[in-house]
Amino acid sequence: MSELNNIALKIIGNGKGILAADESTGTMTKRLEGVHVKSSPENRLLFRETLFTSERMNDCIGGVILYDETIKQSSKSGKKIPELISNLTSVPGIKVDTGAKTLANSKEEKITEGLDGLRERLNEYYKLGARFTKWRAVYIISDKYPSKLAIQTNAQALARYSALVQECGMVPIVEPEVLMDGNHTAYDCYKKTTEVIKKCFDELELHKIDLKGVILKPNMILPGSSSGKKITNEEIAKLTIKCLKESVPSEVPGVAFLSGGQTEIEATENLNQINIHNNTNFIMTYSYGRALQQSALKFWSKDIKNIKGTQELFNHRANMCSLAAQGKWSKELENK
Ligand code: 5MM
Repeated sequence: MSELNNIALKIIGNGKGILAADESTGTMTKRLEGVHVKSSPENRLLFRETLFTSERMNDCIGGVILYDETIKQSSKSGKKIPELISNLTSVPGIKVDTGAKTLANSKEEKITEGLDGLRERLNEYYKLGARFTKWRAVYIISDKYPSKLAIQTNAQALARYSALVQECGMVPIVEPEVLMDGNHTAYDCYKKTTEVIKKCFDELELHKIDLKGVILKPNMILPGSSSGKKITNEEIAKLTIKCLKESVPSEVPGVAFLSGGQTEIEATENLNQINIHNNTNFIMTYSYGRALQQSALKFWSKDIKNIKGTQELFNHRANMCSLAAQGKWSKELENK
């Protein structure tokens, strides 16, 4: 087994998943101000450290994606944040893209930037303790989108990023997120997501990526959020599995979904159904930001000194997601 494959399995194996705590300062400010907390470096760290020191981190969270600010911060106990995370038997990771910018000649779409100077930044993050990385490409759906240009350019950037990350001895998370905004059907989402992921793997293969040392972070297949259309959790699961079977090479060890604006319960229930119906060899788990943090953040904002209460909510979410990653979640356990 290659070292990169070992790292990937440590992150997503054994019913564990990923905590995406890599909100850039802009996004974190929106999240904190949304619950009336001042967005200072101290408060951003306090909330994140509260999650990282929760009891269920050990059994449920195999990897934490950090942002540049957090990976360089130290905890109250004086430990560097990556050290705190690896002492908990979780793997520290880092977001390395520099954001999605307007795509020239297709101005409604985005291209993710961050390749300039990436090799040097990766070496620095490795020294700080990171063993995996994340790069997110964003795509919109409509009749004419995502365009061939957005699909091609983002896939190429994801492949160039992955090659540099593996050269540095880290596992790349490849995140092509087809947004749920819009009035498209779930079938449209299935068609477009399949096309996007296929292209990503064509490029990854061209760039000679070791696919056993890659984690895919896709969206689930859902109807557009303004379509007014509803399909069952089982239908979502079956379409999602169909899409991945048709687009992901079998060497890839696993898939860690983003929650993408689903509620905590929706993201958990859909993941559970995916695991009940999973007839592939891929591990299917979570790499959730909002769907792991929302309730905890809301509670914490009312009294930022109530660490214990905040951790209880996070522990519960992490527990429920881990059960869903094994197809063992139920409404009864959720409401217990
Ligand atoms: C945590 O949010 C990440 C994006 O942050 P920026 O937009 O500030 O760069 C995001 O990539 C996240 O890791 C994934 O989208 C998963 O988060 P959700 O909330 O969709 O599960």
